[in-house]
Amino acid sequence: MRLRQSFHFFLFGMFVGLSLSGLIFFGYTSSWFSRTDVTPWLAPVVWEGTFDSNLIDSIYKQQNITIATTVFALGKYTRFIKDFLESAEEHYFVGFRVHYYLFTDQPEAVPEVKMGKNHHLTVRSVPSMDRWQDISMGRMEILETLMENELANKADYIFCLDVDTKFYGRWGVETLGRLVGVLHPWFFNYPRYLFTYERRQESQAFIPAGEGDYYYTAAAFGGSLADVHHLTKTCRKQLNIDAANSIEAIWHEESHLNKYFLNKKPSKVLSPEYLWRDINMSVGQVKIIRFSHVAKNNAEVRPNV
Ligand code: UD2
Repeated sequence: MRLRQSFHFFLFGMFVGLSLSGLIFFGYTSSWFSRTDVTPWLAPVVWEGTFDSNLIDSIYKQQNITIATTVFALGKYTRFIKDFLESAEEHYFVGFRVHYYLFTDQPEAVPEVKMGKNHHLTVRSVPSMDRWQDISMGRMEILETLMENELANKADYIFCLDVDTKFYGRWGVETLGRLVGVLHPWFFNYPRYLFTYERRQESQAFIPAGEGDYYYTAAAFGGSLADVHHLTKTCRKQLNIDAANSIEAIWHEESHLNKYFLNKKPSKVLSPEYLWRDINMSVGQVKIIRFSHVAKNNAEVRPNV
């Protein structure tokens, strides 16, 4: 009898303990799952339902703007170009002037893709590289030079995108702004202490614990030419300082981009609708997947591990 009573006490204690820790856990984490439509510095966060596509298109139609768009495909990443461009031509700034700049070490491997009205493609040759990390980080300097030397009077806005991606839905003028960051699909509903910022003080990308607003992806960022030029120039300088000090930030230029956005807040933030991952199942608040990383076997496509 006594044994059974103590067992019941034990079960009751377990129940109370678990309920309390559940409540504490839920209170602590509930903010992870809520959708934010505006940042604490009052920049809009663009989700389905926050804009009227017809209205916003009609406003921008009066402005005769050009959107430069850069993408890199070196080594085996040329296999992603076709899907990237074909899907972009279905969904990306349809009806607006777009100029793609595609950087590759194999111009002959660029497939023929029919461009829509007012959409143009320029292919640029760049040297091959042995490390994928160098390819990824090296983009900042190439973009800086492109904007400095060529784009000044040729484009109003620019977006810099990863190539191992595909468009599935509209990406239009709702994304335009002075400085535009995109929430990383892995971290948008995680608390700040889980963000994979660079934590070593020796790196220029260092962000101390307790600081940082969001974790942004480097797979897509953009804005006005002047603002993105400043971004790429700053990141390129910080990358060079790190290289001179023999340190490479944990997530390469993405760590530097996050440091940049900590100091210079984006004027517009795009929700993970604008950079999802094909391998993710859909998540409650992500109603539309517009642009997504395709599944890839890193060991197979990258030049090094
Ligand atoms: C993350 C970022 C990516 C970059 C990288 C740096 C996301 C969703 N993506 O992706 O933007 O910051 O981390 O660590 O956060 N590339 C080539 N050839 C190569 C290797 C890379 O052309 O052999 C180019 C290509 O445009 C590719 C980009 O570099 O899209 C980034 O490389 P990744 O996609 O392999 O990097 P990943 O998936 O780790």
